[in-house]
Amino acid sequence: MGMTLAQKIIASHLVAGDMTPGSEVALRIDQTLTQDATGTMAYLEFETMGIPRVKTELSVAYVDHNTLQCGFENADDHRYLQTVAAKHGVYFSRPGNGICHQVHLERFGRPGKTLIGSDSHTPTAGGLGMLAFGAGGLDVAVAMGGGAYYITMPKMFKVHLTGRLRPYVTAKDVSLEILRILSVKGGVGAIMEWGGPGVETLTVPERATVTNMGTELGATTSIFPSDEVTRAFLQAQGREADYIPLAADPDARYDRVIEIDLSTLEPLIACPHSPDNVVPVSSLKDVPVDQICIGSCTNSSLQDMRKVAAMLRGRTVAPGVSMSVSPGSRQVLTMLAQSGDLTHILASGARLLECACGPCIGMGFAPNSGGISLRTFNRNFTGRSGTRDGRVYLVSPETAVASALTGYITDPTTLAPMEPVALPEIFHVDDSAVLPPAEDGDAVEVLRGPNIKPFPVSRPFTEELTVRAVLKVGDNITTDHIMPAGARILPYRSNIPYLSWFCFEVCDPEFPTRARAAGDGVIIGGSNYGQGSSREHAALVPMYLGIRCVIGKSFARIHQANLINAGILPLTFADPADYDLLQQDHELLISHLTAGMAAGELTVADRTAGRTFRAKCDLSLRQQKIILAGGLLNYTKSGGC
Ligand code: MIC
Ligand code: SF4
Repeated sequence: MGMTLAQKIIASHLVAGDMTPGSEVALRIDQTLTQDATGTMAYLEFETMGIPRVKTELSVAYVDHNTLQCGFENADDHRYLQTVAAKHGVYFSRPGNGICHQVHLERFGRPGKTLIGSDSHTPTAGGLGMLAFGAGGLDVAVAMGGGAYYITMPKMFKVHLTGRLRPYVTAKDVSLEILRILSVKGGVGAIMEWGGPGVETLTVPERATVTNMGTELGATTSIFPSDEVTRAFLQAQGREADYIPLAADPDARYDRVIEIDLSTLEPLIACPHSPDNVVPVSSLKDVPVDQICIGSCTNSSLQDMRKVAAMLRGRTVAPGVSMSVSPGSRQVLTMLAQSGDLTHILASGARLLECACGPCIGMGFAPNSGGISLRTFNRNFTGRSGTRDGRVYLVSPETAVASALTGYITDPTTLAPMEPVALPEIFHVDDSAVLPPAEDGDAVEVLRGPNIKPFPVSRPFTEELTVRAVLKVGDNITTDHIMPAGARILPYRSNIPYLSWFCFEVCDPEFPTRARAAGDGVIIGGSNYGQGSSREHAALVPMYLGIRCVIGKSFARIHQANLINAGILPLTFADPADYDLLQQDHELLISHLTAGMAAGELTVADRTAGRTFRAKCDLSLRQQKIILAGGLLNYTKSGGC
């Protein structure tokens, strides 16, 4: 039987395990990336492993999230990252050089290779035919040290594309359409493979928009074939030698096939506060807009920015609208300047922001109170913009500009036709802002600021665990709920004790105090608990606050892995009805841990309610050992691998 494209790359990187869906496989990792907000923790973890030089083919440390320097903290962290990278063999992409996923696509991604990154949108590189996963910092540290990356072998979903997008309908609308069809849980446990004749009509940056937002489906990753379009992109970047053709076998079998005819799509919009809350843009006309943001790792390529410039040319942004444009990389910004497109953007009244994540992670440009913000980004979770009552909608750059010009949510297909935007055959290549590692790592001193605090280490488990339910939450809790980001808190990503005071701030500001007082605690979650970002802080901080277990209806993939790595036991309700009976403050006793984990089911006594219920524990043998040891670091130190 033929193989899917993802299966082929998995097979060629398989270190252990068998490729039956649901069983654990270990993969050899060719490349890693980190960004600054998760990177400080990843390199602190890497340092504790005592490995002098990374063992990957390529590792890159980007600085793109925490670029506002309101105090010494971020600047110190940048300096730490620069020196620790130089010492251990990691390339360092300087602040201002661009968003990790955009720069990696342009300069480093390679078809057929594996990549893990400490950022959930690492699958963006799947637009180049790379098998790329978002992961927690500790998993990235292990991969830098030459260790394998463990995943549950996913199912294979295919999205079969036919037709061609109509003018003003974009790859972003394709992403929103698949979210409309599948929801934020629909890709859990699956790799999304994009194929069919419609694929060749999409450029690499357009494919990367689609693989980027595959993260919002909960998918393990997303991937496109590597074809002549890929070759042209790599050639334009001066990297044709990195090209290899790759595709699924014609008789590959998929667990599910979804058909999308590109020519039937229309502009779509995701309404507050979830990326799958999708409706046609045309259904929302007359809604006034306060703010427009263009950029992020989803929509900041040269192609996106050129279209934005073409639509803005000779026009100005409506008086009631505040608009920002953040090009994804220094390459994009330089080329916009060289072609004169930047002039049209500036003349429109838009505010040009740094080539960084910026407003996407609440690093500045928060909307006004109750403001309506249209963003070309990938997430619109409550509070993420930095304004708690802000209402964020996700759109394509075309819809964003159309709405900026009118001041109302506007379907761009109602505008006059736009001239097609041509891309240059050769891109401007200047890698001077990517610093190579030092030849002699021993000669480099790693510089640490006072904001870097040691990370917490969890305790091993005994056979009995008594825990108090310190919080009960509903479905689709994101890591932005658990450990918020934003300009106020992000500078403390390497200071877990300080960060802990903000844990679950969006849901319940009293949580940190209550968790501290409770001693050993448990969180009761709904379904898809921990969706969104890869930040391991959403596990490390609760662990620091005494959380030993989370019992939910289901978990998001990366967060579940982070919980296990942090030594927090993830359990699911065998009968979801038990979720309703379990309340905050109940005291629970979990006994016979080793035997229960091995059997895949534990009995939990609810001492407060005087009843028992069953909880499932779906962990591999390796994960069971990690839990018993109290987390991956303890497990590794005790000789586990
Ligand atoms: C995000 O988009 O939420 C982030 C910020 O890029 C995160 C990483 C982080 O929390 O630092 C992600 O997606 O993994
Ligand atoms: Fe940065 Fe936003 Fe992309 Fe996360 S989603 S990497 S914050 S641009």
